[in-house]
Amino acid sequence: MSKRSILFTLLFSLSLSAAAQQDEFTYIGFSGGANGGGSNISLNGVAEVDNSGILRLTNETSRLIGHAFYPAALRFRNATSGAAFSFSTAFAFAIVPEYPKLGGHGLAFTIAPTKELPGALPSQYLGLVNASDVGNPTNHVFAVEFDTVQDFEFGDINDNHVGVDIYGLVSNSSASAAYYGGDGAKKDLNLKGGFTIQAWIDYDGGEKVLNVTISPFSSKPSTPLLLFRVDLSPVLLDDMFVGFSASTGLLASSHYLFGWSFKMKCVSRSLDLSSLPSLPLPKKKNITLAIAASITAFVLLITAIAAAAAFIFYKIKNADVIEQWEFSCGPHRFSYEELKRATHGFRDRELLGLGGFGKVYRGTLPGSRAEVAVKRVSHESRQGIREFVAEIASIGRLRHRNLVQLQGWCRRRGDLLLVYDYMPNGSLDKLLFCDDPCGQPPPLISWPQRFRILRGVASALLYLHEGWEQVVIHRDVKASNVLLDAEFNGRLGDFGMAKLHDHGANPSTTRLVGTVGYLAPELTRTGRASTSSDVFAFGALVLEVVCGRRPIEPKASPEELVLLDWVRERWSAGRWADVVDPRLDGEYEREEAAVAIKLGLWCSHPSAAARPGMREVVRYLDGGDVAELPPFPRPPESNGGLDGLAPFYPSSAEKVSTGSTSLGEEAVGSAHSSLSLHSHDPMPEQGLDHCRPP
Ligand SMILES: Nc1ncnc2c1ncn2[C@@H]1O[C@H](COP(=O)(O)OP(=O)(O)OP(=O)(O)O)[C@@H](O)[C@H]1O
Ligand SMILES: *[C@@H]1O[C@H](CO)[C@@H](O)[C@H](O)[C@H]1NC(C)=O
Ligand SMILES: *[C@@H]1O[C@H](CO)[C@@H](O)[C@H](O)[C@H]1NC(C)=O
Ligand SMILES: *[C@@H]1O[C@H](CO)[C@@H](O)[C@H](O)[C@H]1NC(C)=O
Ligand SMILES: *[C@@H]1O[C@H](CO)[C@@H](O)[C@H](O)[C@H]1NC(C)=O
Ligand SMILES: *[C@@H]1O[C@H](CO)[C@@H](O)[C@H](O)[C@H]1NC(C)=O
Ligand SMILES: *[C@@H]1O[C@H](CO)[C@@H](O)[C@H](O)[C@H]1NC(C)=O
Ligand SMILES: CC(=O)N[C@H]1CO[C@H](CO)[C@@H](O)[C@@H]1O
Ligand SMILES: [Mg+2]
Repeated sequence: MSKRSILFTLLFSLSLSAAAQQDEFTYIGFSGGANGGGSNISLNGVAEVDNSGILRLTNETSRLIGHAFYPAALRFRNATSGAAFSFSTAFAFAIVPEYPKLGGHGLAFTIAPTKELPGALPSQYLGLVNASDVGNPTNHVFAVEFDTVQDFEFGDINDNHVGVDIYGLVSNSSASAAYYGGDGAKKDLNLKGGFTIQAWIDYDGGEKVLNVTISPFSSKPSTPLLLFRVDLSPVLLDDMFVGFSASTGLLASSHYLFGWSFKMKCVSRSLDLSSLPSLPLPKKKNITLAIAASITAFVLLITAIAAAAAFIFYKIKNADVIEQWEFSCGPHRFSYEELKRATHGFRDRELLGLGGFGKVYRGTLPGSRAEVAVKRVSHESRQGIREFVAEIASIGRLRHRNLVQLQGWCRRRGDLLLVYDYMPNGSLDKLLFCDDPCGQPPPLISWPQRFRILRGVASALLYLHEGWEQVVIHRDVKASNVLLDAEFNGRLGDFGMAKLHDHGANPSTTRLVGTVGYLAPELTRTGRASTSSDVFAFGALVLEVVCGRRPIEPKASPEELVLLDWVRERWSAGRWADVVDPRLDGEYEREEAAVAIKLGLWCSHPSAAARPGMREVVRYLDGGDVAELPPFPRPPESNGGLDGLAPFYPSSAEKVSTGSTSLGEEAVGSAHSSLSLHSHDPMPEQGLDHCRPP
């Protein structure tokens, strides 16, 4: 054997003996292992170490036992003399009971022959011994208990005490939990307060004195809580395990350990509580405080949820609905907020008018300061959203100087908002007719203005019918849909009824829409809208503008009731000048008026085939001669449903809408039940006379 190997063997055996004689260790938290000692701690029962290094002996479940022991046995006695060595320990613990005032049961520093303490019971036995073993000297169990339940069976002094237990749970010495402050005054300490308590247990083998000290602080009070004169030599065996035991009973507490230092034969270090892991649970010092806090938290939570729900509801309510067709070219989408701001929250002062589909508001766009008219169409509208989808799809890409330009739209859950150019001079009906008998009569529109408006509308209608790759049927040509811009140009608005038809395809529809007085006879029979039904409505509009009268005037004399019949009769009698608006006071171009009247009658021909196309209409209006117009059409034998319909309507401006494809005479006869009507123009209370100049 070489010198070197002898030295190596010597060192090895020395280190081995040093390990065997290990008598000092410190746990700062229990996950990192003990300094200079075993790298772990032996757990038994429900004891466990959490991620933060806190050792929990029990949780708040009843009848549990938890054990935690230093893994290796320690030499507690001089094997030769049999005298117990001095030892010293310090540890930090906390007891968090299920119910703040009721602990259950407690924890004990333990020196025992085994790490498992087999047969031990929970509850008042603290997981140390069983009922038949209490007081049995052969169990060699030494413990310092921190008891939070008063057991009369064991003669406990109260439910918050520290006791020295030899062979069992009847304390040989005990004291109510307290500590001595720096000034020497004794202060009570609540063991089950949930806060960290440090305990020191010092045994002087020579003096045979056991001191137990507790404190909520890091530094050790100079005066121990318990000074118990005891010789542990007969109690302990040579080699013993040291650790902790805790239990719960019907009442339960969580028992925690945060750090532990132990030293044989010397005084152990005190623990710096601030360097130890802290309790994961909030301190339950005061149940009222806890309840108040919970109630506050609950109220805050409910408020937060309500606020969030309201916010989400608001967002959903105001959410712009986007659909595929909205991405096609043309006008752009507006945000609801933008339009709301533009119209000052859709306030009544900005209301321009009320139509068959909803209200129209005036607005100023926040960015461009441009004035717009916002038509707000609600879902309650009988026509529903389909017409508006069609309107957008068509008008979006149509541009003509005599069309009211659509700038954009916005969809919200309940509404569709259409943004049009603002027409400062309003709609033609407001200028032609006197709707408000008490108000100021509208300013007179001169003949040149009227004729220019008619030419503008005609060119717009021609553009719709022929100027695009698809035929666009307006379906609702009437005075209220002719708007006047700042230059007093007539502009056709409201494509709500418009429907697209491919060129050549047979235009068919399942819905009859329009306004009574403008409906072509074949439209009321078949429900089919066509370019000629638009021409019929344009004819009615021409006569309206020339005569300054609604197509059907209920307050007029029976022969003047239906404008078309009256004008036709007067034209046949050669007295067409009678029908020209008397407010013009004879100031009109006779040639132009004659062309307009004849053209109006032609357009309003009962037979669709006999009516001119819009191209012809535009040509005649652009400087046509009355003589060039075809011979005056014969009055029809059968009035195509319109005349029969008229007496049922108090106002000429009733909108008709029905889902039926064909409307027979009988159906028209019982118009009130089969046609859905809604009045959207104030009914003229007075006849024409009121508006006539005195
Ligand atoms: N772009 C606009 N600029 C200025 N005023 C407008 C504009 N659009 C509509 N208005 C006004 O709002 C009123 C209501 O229009 P709306 O189109 O809703 O009803 P209507 O034309 O009478 O009937 P319909 O529902 O058949 O179109 C119009 O009479 C007009 O005075
Ligand atoms: C307590 O620990 C036991 C055993 O680990 C477990 O079954 C029980 O669910 C735990 N109870 C609580 C409240 O954590
Ligand atoms: C044990 O006791 C004997 C006799 O009293 C003594 O000689 C010896 O040094 C002691 N051993 C220790 C480790 O204290
Ligand atoms: C009590 O504990 C001792 C030792 O731990 C064991 O021998 C005994 O059987 C136990 N008694 C009961 C009733 O469990
Ligand atoms: C401590 O109490 C146990 C039983 O309760 C008894 O057997 C023992 O003698 C006592 N020891 C001292 C030192 O009082
Ligand atoms: C126990 O406490 C007394 C009184 O403070 C003290 O004199 C003695 O040294 C202490 N003993 C130990 C081992 O700490
Ligand atoms: C039309 O509107 C413009 C701009 O608001 C205005 O200047 C003009 O006087 C109006 N014309 C009539 C006839 O009201
Ligand atoms: C996992 C681990 O380190 N276990 C050790 C715990 O301590 C005992 C005694 O010191 C060792 O035997 C184990 O190996
Ligand atoms: Mg309109």
